[in-house]
Amino acid sequence: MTDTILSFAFSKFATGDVLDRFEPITAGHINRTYAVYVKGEEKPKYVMQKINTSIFKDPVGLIANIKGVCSHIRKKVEARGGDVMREVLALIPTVDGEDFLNCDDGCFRLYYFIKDATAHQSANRPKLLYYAAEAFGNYQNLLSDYPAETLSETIPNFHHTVSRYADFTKAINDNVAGRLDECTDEIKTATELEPYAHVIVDALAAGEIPLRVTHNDTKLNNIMLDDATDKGVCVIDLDTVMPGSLLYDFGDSIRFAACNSAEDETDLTKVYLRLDLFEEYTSGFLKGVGKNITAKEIELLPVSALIMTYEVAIRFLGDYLNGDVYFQTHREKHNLERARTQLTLALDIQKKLPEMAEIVKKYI
Ligand code: GN1
Ligand code: MG
Repeated sequence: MTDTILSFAFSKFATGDVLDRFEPITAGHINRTYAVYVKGEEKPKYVMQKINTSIFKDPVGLIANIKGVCSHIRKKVEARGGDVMREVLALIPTVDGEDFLNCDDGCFRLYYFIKDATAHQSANRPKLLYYAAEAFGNYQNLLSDYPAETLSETIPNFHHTVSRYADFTKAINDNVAGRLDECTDEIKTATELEPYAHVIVDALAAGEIPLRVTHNDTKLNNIMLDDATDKGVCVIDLDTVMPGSLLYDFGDSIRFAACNSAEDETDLTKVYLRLDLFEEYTSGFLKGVGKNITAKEIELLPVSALIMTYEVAIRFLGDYLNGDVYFQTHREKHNLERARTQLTLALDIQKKLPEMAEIVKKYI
């Protein structure tokens, strides 16, 4: 994305500020994200994002979701005297009064940058996980009275693991990028783990667990933690807030943050679930959700980590087979490496399920 395009886009938002510069934020795999610095301020003042509209095909519905959810939360933050500039995302309107910019170069949105807070890439202090978990759990509580029927499904079947497996099978059969032979071992593992794909999907379909409004992308780097206290300040990356299961949010956090390594670690001896971090997250999450969790959801917490890890593994592997058309990659074979890491983690979680269940018991 050229600076000219970014500057043009920024000029279309009603900020009253003079642009200094953009700095890319590269942690996300879908949208293009930039910290925006303005004249007279040392720290970034805004975050500008180009929405990936080949993935989010209905930007109007997407922005309406975000607006609705944020105003719901803003009211609650205000009611308890919180800091609305930090604790909830705010979309800055364009000069034409729109909630996002739709121009020849794409769809852009602008938020205020959350000050004095950080989106951590890993839990270098276990306490970070406790606080992130508490905040994600609480986030779900804040949305428990949100009218779910008003939300658009921004990506259909987003965490429908069975449907994800069907996509994966199609990628194998199509083999469009001619990479099938490189992935034989990974495909074998993925096929063996397939029965797990049904667990959450079936429980939802049978009404054994409730459909809730959930975040659906609860990586540690999708929450801003306070620089001074480490406590959760603001949940970000709201593109996939949709009806879903609490287990999606819990499981995805575990796969990303209770792991000993990065999501794309290539030294697989470093890839395993850390039970100490699992315990930290579990205790924080259960504190955050409070009574808003059922016995069946509690029972499925450990296996949800396996399922979410498995699901993203087959998504990465499927994308590799499809020629890297979905996730942004930063090196050759990146998606294959990500898939290997996630499959390794899934197998380790599978071994540790009994210990994880013991840990969950301690906090209910
Ligand atoms: C994507 O955009 P980002 O990086 O927060 C993806 C998630 C995956 C994640 C894997 C819309 O999230 O589902 O779990 O990458 N988001 C979308 O890191 O597909
Ligand atoms: Mg993100």
